[in-house]
Amino acid sequence: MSLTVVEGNFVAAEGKYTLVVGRFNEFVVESLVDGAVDTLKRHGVSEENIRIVRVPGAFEVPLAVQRVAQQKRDDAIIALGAVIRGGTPHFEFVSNESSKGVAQVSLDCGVPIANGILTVNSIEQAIERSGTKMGNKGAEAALSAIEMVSLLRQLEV
Ligand code: INI
Repeated sequence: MSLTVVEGNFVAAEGKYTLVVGRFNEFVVESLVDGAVDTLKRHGVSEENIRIVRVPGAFEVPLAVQRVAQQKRDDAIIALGAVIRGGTPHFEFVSNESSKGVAQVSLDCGVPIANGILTVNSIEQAIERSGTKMGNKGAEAALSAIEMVSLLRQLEV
């Protein structure tokens, strides 16, 4: 008896991808965008199949992600943004709502949505995760998106 394992790969990456990007903390977020686009391109996705949709901040990302998913254009959506803790509870609202919203849309619409929204305690942590010593979470989100596209193609209903 042989074990069946179904998992995505990073080879068959053709497909359409939209990045939904919260502009807030732009200095950090643009490095996430660069990391995601670079990863998609280096896995064979052509520029014509990559679209970037920008919104004011992470709080607005879920609604734009929902609208993009409803268009049924994309094989996967990549949510990018940076929520950095300040001195008020605003951080909790924005980070909770953005991650809950992205997860909800993914399940409601059946489209893979990679969550590359940083939620960090300091600007230093944000910089570490946007292309320095902790990697680039935008690039990681793009890889997850590619893998999920590949997986869902194997699990077609
Ligand atoms: N938006 C972010 O993307 N990151 C943050 O760190 C942030 N903080 O800390 O305030 C933030 N706020 C704006 C929010 O996303 C909305 O754009 C705003 O509340 C208007 O709805």
